[in-house]
Amino acid sequence: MDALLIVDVQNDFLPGGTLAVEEGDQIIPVINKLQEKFDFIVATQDWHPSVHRSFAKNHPGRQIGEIISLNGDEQVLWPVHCVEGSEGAKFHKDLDREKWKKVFQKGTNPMVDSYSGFYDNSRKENTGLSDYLHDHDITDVYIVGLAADYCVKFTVLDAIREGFDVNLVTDATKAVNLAPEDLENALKEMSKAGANLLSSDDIS
Ligand code: VGL
Ligand code: ZN
Repeated sequence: MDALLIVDVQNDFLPGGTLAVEEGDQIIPVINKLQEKFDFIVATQDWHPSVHRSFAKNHPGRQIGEIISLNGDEQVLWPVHCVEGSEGAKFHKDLDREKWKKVFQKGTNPMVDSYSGFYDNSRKENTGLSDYLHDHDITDVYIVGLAADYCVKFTVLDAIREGFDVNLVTDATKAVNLAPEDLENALKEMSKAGANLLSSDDIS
């Protein structure tokens, strides 16, 4: 059975937000149209405490975009974004939510970042998403949302590892592109790992 997985379509990742993805709002109508074709829809929500260690502000003297070591892993320092309960953490008002079965929050532990909707970046804790999908006999996942080079990419790679057939809908995602080639590299990495890249028009 198929599921649509909507990653982090939240105000802070959209134009006007603190970690805005350029043209991120353009995917909202594409995702809404796609939702008509699915019965099983779930979403992820980036949801950080204000003291989160991925925020540059919580490392005095460090700048946004710098890379530090956090728990032995490389960590990009981000602007404050998606703080729990804030306006920026809310889903965009135009995103249809009527059919969503469940929302999986991630990044709630202040000590570790969590790009994937399945596991935190240290792979110690999981959100319950994999069990939830398997328990509902989901075999094929179609992944959309923000951002293509971070949370979408890590969610795609984990979904493959968790044994799903994974499709990335390329016209329903946009990248942060800290470096201009990040989107292209992310698409290559996902494809090489076994994800099927397709357009929303190809889904019946
Ligand atoms: C994301 C950076 C930090 C994302 C979340 O949703 O892609 N990127 N937190
Ligand atoms: Zn985040």
